[in-house]
Amino acid sequence: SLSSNSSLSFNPCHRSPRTIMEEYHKPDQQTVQALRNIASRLRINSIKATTAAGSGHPTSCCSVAEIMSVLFFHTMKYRPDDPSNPSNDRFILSKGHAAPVLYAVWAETGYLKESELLNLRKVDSILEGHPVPKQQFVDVATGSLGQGLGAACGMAYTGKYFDKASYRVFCLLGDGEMSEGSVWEAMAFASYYQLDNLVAILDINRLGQSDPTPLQHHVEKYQRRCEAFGWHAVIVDGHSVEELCKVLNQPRHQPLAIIAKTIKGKGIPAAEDKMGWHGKPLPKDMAESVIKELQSRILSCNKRLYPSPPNEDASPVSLRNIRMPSAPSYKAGDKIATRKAYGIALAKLGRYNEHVVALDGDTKNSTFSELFKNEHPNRYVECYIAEQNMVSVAIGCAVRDRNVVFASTFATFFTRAYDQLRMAAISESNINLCGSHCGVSIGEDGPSQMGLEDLAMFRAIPTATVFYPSDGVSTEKAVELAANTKGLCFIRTSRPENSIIYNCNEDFHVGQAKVVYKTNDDHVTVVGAGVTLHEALAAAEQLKKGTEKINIRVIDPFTIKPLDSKTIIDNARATRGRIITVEDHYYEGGLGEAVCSAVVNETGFTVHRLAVSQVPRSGKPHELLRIFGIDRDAIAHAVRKVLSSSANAK
Ligand SMILES: Cc1ncc(C[n+]2csc(CCOP(=O)(O)OP(=O)(O)O)c2C)c(N)n1
Ligand SMILES: *[C@@H]1O[C@H](CO)[C@@H](O)[C@H](O)[C@H]1NC(C)=O
Ligand SMILES: *[C@@H]1O[C@H](CO)[C@@H](O)[C@H](O)[C@H]1NC(C)=O
Repeated sequence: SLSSNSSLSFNPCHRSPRTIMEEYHKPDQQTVQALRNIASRLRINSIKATTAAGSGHPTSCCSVAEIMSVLFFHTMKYRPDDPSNPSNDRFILSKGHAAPVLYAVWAETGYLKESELLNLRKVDSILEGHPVPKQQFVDVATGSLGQGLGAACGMAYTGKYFDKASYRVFCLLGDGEMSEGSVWEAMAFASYYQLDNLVAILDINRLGQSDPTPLQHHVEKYQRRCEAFGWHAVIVDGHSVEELCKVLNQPRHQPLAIIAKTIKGKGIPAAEDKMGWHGKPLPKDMAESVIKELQSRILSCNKRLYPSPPNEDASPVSLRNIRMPSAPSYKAGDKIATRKAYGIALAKLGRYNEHVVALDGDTKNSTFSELFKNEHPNRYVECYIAEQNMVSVAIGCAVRDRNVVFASTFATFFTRAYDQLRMAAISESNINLCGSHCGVSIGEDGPSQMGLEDLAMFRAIPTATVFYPSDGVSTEKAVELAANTKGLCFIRTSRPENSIIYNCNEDFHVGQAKVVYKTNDDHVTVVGAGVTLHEALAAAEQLKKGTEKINIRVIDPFTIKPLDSKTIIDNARATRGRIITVEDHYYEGGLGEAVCSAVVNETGFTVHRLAVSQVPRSGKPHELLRIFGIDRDAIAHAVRKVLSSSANAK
C-alpha cells in the first residue's frame, strides 16, 4: 500500500509530555533528509528537462524545490496513482512557468516515468511548457499569471460548502504575479468565505522576469497585505523543510498564506538571486556541473516517503443528463425579458439537479440569478464586483466534474475577464456564463453598461457555444442545453420585455436555427436575434401591409456559434441569396460576420449588415435602436434598398 504513516511519525524517544503536541508533526531527521533529497532531485530534474528542451524556467523551479517536496511528500493527502481522485487534496501551480518542477514531483511519486521528463515541451509529449489538464494531475491550466488562486478559491469553496469533504487546496504563487489585481480579488473572496481549507504559498524569490519585483524581499510587507485581506500569514524560510513542515501542519481557522522567503535559482550558484536568468535553460556543460554538485547533496537515507491517502469523503458525482422535468410554461403573447427567463429557468433546473450552482457579481437582481438564490440559497455564491475572480471561481467549482456552474453578470463585464475565459478553454472547463444587458436596447444607462463586443469575444473561443435566445421558451431551452454542453457556454440575454414566440413544446438544439416567419414568396431573408428578431418580425408585418406588399423571411439562429449555416443558406437561396443581418452588437465579430463566413462559398449571395457602428449613448431603448439603425424601420428600409439595388442590377 502507498499509505505509510511512518513517514509522518515522530521519534518516541524524544517525546516529553510538555511538547507532545508541538512534536507530534515534527518530522524526524530521516524524514527531513528524505525531504531535502527530494528537493535536490526536483532541482536536478528541472534542470535536466529544461536543458534538454532548450527552453523553460529552471531558476523559477529551483526556488520552490523544498516547498514542492514538503507539500507533496509531507503535507498533502492524495493517491499518487489516481491524481484526479475527488477526495485528493488539490494543488494549483499558479506560477505555471515552473511546470518542470511539477512534472518532476509526479515523477518522484512514480506517476510519471523519469525518462518522460526529458520530453518536456516536445510536440508529442503531454509535458507542455505550462500545465494543461491533459495531464491527469492538472485541474486548471496556468501560465497566464494571477489566475491560480481564483480557481483554488472555487475548489476550496466547493470542498467546504458543496462537497463538505475534508480535501484541502494548495496554491503556489510567484511574487511577481502578486502584482495582478485578480490575485487580490481572490484573497478577498477566500477570507470573506472563511476558506480555512485553502493554503496559498507565496514564493518570494525577489525577482520577476525583467526586473526585481516591487517588494523584493520585504516579506513583512507581504505579510501585512495578506493580513489586511483577512488571511493568517506566516513568514518562513522557504528552503527550510523543517519550517515548511511545521507551518503546513498548523490547524487553521482562516485561509493561510505562507510567505516563503526564497532564492531564485537556489542550487545553481551562478544564477542564485541574479537577474538575467529568468526563462533561460542552463547550457549543457553548466547543467552537468550543477547536477553533479546537487547529486552530492543527496545523502543516503533509509526512509522512503509516501504521501498519505486522503479520507474518502468526496464521492463521485454524475453530471450527465441534467434535464428539466417539464416544458417551459409560457403562454403565447406573454411578454418577458430573456434575462428574467434565464433566472426562472436556472431556478427550475436547480430544483431538479442538486449539483447546479450559480454565481453572480452583485448584479443578481439585474441578471435575475436572484431567482435561483431565493430558491437555492446554499448553492448560490455571491462573488461581488470582481468578475475576473468570478470566472476563475466558476472554473474551480467545475473541476473534477463536481458542479454544473452558471455565472452571470452584465455581458459587457465579461470583457474584463477575457483572459480568464481564454484560459478556461485551455483548461477544458465546462462553465456556463450568462451575460445580460446586451446592446443599446438597455437604454438609459448608456454605453458603459452595454454589451456590444461580447459575441465577438465568445465566438473567438474555440471551445465556446454561444446562445442568443429571443424569448422565454428558447431561453429556458438554452439553459438546459448549456448545462449539458461541454466547453464554455455563453447565453446572451436582453433587458427589454418581448413576446413569447415559441410554443412550449418546441424542440431546440445547439446549431439549429428556426425559421420564424415565412411565405411562399419571400424576397429577402432577415437574420436577427434577441430584440432585433422582434424588430425583424415587426418589419415583416410592416412590409407585408405596406403599399409594396413585400414578403420577407425571418430566421432566429438560436446559437450564433455554431451557426446553422444550412438553414440560413437554404432559406436565403429561396430569396435569391439576399440576406440582411441585424444585431444589437458592434459590426465586428458579431452575427453579421458569422453569417458572412457561413455563406462565403455561395455564389450570387449578398449579405447586407445592420449593426451598431459607433459608441452609443443614453436614451430610450426604441430611440437608440432607431438612431443606431437596427429597428424595424431600418430593417424595412434595408429590405427596400436591397430589392431596388438588385432590380437595378438586372
Ligand atoms: C499575465 C502574465 N503576464 C506576463 C507573463 C510573462 N511572465 C512569465 S513568468 C514572468 C515573471 C514571473 O515572476 P514571478 O511570479 O516572481 O515568478 P518566478 O519566475 O520569479 O518564480 C512573466 C512576467 C505571464 N506569463 N502572464
Ligand atoms: C436591486 O436591489 C436593490 C436592493 O433591494 C435595489 O435598491 C435596486 O434598485 C435593485 N436594482 C435593480 C436593477 O432592480
Ligand atoms: C468554402 O470552401 C472551401 C474550399 O472548398 C472549404 O474549405 C471551406 O470549408 C468552405 N467554407 C464554408 C464556410 O463552407
